[in-house]
Amino acid sequence: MRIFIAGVDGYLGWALAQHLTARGHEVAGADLFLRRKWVEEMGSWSATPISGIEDRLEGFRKRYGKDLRFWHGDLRDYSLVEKIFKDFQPEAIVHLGECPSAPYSMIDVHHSVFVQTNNLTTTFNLLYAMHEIRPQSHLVKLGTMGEYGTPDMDIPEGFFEVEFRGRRARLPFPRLANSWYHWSKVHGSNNIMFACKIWNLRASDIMQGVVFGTRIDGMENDARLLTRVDFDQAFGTAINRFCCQAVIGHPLTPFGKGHQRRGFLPLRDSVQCLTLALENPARPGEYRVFNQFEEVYDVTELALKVQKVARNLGLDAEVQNLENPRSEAEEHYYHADHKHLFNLGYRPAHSVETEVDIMLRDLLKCRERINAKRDALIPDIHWNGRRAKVGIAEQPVEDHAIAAVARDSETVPASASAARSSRFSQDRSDVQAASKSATPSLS
Ligand code: USQ
Repeated sequence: MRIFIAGVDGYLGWALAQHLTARGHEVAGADLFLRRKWVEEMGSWSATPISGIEDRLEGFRKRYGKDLRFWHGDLRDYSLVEKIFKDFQPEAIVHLGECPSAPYSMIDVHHSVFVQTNNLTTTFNLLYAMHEIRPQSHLVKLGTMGEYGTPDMDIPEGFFEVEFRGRRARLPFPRLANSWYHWSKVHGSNNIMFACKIWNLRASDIMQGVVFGTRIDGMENDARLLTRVDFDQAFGTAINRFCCQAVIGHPLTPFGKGHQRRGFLPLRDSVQCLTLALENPARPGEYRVFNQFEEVYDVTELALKVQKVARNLGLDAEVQNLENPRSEAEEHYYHADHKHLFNLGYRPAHSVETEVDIMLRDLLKCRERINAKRDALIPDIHWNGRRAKVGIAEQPVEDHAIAAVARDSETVPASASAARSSRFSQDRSDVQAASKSATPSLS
């Protein structure tokens, strides 16, 4: 298939381009390198040293024996999108060309407006180009599990049957997103659903969970093929941040009570699932929704898993809850269906522990780069618009978390109280230093 990837220079895009090419597809992509700029704006950089696009494309050619056609440009500009569609005539489009960060979208009015207009405009332009130039093509759009929020009931895959005043209907499941970014994804989903209805387009809307991982197979032999791995507060996702923290001896940082539950999946499974959606396209006029994650975990449970694997590698990583800069439920019900991709043949490659082990080994080689930007690990973007480094959460890691360590770890201290005191007598210097500089009341 001829597959066009919007946002091919990003974390998922660069990995997906390689995976699809290795499977024999013809891949092209576009990017404006905004992700590189946003991360720089956050005072950070990728933990893995990523190459510029010219070097990337050369490494790609050498590895796969083919060119990746690339357009450097802004997909908010319809004339560019039109040109790409006319030149490349894609059979499928993967839309990763959006700003993917909840904290970034909460900074101020300019960032909120940017995230919403950027994300909605790129989606619109792709929909119009499909309608006008490639009406038979298939859109695989990256949505997010965060569109649903954390309702106190089971989450279906996009739609549910509901009965109201004696009548039944199949309707979109309500969305309760929790950031301007996540709402931009909801609005994008609604627009795609409508475009499929009026223009008979085909689309798969992927409600993806939180992705983690440093690589997919085949990247390790050429530095130009590495994908980026962010660890700053806005573009670093939870497990990636925990692993980067672990390799430099920084405390792992669940926010607040640390019992936020989310669906997670490794990068290698994310590209596997996107490929399944591409190779099993939606029908004309069909708008289908896949919930794309492997397992649901609580954030503290994950921090403890990272801690355990890190200890096996001789790394001493403590867990230290931080004040939560977000307004979000910290203890809640979470149960979401995710059958569609398994029905198409999705098989998780590894356990979380195995993937974390691979990540830690990769990231150990990037220690100096992470250390150089360690200040970016402590968040300062609050959901109420305040900008101040967070301090240590008053509430300690709770007993149930300690019990989980006791179940899982051979190195667990003799009693829960010993575990608690050892965890909290640890070196808190990073968090204290950060909070001292910004919030004197915490020092
Ligand atoms: N969290 C911590 N400590 C950290 C970082 C995060 O406790 O150091 C918590 C957050 O408060 C949140 C959860 O972990 O409750 C997930 O946060 P995240 O930053 O890993 O992920 P999120 O902001 O939800 O966004 C990420 C991607 C986004 C994607 C989304 C999928 O950046 O593009 O849409 O995951 S989902 O979370 O399912 O909506």
